[in-house]
Amino acid sequence: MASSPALVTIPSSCSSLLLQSSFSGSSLRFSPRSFSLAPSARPLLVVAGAKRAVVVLKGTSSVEGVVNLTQDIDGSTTMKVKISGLVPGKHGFHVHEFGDTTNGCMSTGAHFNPKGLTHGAPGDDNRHAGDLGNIVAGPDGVAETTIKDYQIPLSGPDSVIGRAFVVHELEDDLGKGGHELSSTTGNAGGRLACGVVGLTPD
Ligand SMILES: [Cu+2]
Ligand SMILES: [Zn+2]
Repeated sequence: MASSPALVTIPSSCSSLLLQSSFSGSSLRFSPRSFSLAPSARPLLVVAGAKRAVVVLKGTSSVEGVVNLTQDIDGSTTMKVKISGLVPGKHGFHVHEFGDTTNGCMSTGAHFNPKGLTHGAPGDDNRHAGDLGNIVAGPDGVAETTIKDYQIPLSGPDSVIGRAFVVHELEDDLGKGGHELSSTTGNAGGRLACGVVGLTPD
């Protein structure tokens, strides 16, 4: 007689288990619908595309400036550059590997080079990611320009957030000057000013 209440109990717990598994089945059927809603979540991509950063460049001389960076939807980064206090003419302009300024601009390391290539021009296939070429200061010592580049994103594995921008004393020869430093630094001379890439509000 004791076995018949047990028989009654077991089917009732089985039926609740069956109910649970049928609920989880229907929640699985809902998930493709939530995936099909995902394309309408495009504003999320726009938010990622509007990612912004800023660099405040300072050094031991009167050279100083600001770079405003915006990561665009196509993955490129647009930089609005304004640097003052320069000798008129061309000045090498790079992203260096480290955002470490404990020893001034010297501790920012070499050019940012995640692919292990040699120094070049921004338009070259063989270039450091950090090779942004030259900026040109006018007679007033101010260099003001907009640069668009695809190799210095603000997100992902090769992000430049936390790295440093450096403006140099001399013209960057873009790897073609024939100097022993051409293939590493473009022989761009001293580091006049630098600053770390920091996130800003969108
Ligand atoms: Cu440099
Ligand atoms: Zn370089």
